[in-house]
Amino acid sequence: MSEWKDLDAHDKAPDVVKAWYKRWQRMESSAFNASSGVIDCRNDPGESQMLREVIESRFHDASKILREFMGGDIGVDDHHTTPRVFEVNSLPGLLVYPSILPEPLQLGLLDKLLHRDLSDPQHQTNVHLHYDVPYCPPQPHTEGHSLSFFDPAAQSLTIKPKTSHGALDVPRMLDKKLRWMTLGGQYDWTAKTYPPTPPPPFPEDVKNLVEGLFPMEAEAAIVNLYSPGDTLSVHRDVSEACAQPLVSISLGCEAIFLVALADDAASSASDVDSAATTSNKDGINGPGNLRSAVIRLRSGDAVLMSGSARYAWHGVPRVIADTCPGFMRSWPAAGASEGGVGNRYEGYRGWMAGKRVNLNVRQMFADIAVEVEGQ
Ligand SMILES: O=C(O)CCC(=O)C(=O)O
Repeated sequence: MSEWKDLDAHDKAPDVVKAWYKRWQRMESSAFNASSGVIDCRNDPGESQMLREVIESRFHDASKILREFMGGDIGVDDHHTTPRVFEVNSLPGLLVYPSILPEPLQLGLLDKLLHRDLSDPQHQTNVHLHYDVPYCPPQPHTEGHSLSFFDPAAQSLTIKPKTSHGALDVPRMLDKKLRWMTLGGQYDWTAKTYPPTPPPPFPEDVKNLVEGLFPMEAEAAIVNLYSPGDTLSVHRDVSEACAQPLVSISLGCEAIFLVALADDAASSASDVDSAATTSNKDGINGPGNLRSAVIRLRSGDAVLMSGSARYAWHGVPRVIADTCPGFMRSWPAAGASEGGVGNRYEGYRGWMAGKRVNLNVRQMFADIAVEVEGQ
């Protein structure tokens, strides 16, 4: 058992965890679709042996928070007024909130993240590492922020390489290159630290939404963008100076999300062999010395990592093609603010049909310490 403060962001995952992740990455779709070891909240989560329902007292009326985010009534039903919350039995502290975000709010969140926040020069992206990214000035309809990169007027912007990287234009940046954007604390992926300089303010409406629904303060976020075929290798988020929960919200295509705590003994070579061969239940849940969970995340779901699960190894071995829900497939041509801007984004109609966007929110400072088991 170690203190969370001792965990090093540069540590590599134990081999047993990596072997387990690789198995999921290589698995045929038919195998994971048929697996009874995958937590899939489309099936009644109350019936799952892998979850237990928990009562979340802050949800006496979540609809107020949802309405505030959208700036008006969005016809919130009972499910969204009192969302259900489930804890994963194998990893206490790992909570799943199936479909916590109603459909209009998911579109509204995409609008804010990818039109407004992406066009804010204070927010770094992976593209900024290698290119000088230009911005179009604000327009009357953009409420003070720069013009969206999806706008026709932004298509002719010249993105200049800083080093020997090849030429890049806006459509290619949006379709292929853009993998992450940071909000609030601008995480430095190379140093695996947050810079000491004051961060740009965390977008207030997104902050209010996250803090209203989840027990944490939204101080930094990584917005991950995936296409089918993209993965996120197994890692631990241990750069924050506190042990408060981390919240992960999924939009668009579905994904397989793996979470594991490895007992010390699990890193031995014989256990690596067993990770590749062990057949517990349907043979894909990893060896016995991994406490693990495999979750199929759908658009509108949230996951909260707290307690010892806050520092669990986790990754995304697969984004599943053709699973973006129908109401979102046309985005940005049909966003929440469609009425206001007409078909301005028609050129990108269907962009979201081939994407998954993950909003991963962390608290950076101050709170109580926890001990981390099985590291
Ligand atoms: O995309 C996801 O669901 C997980 C992202 C993640 O683990 C991270 O940003 O650290």
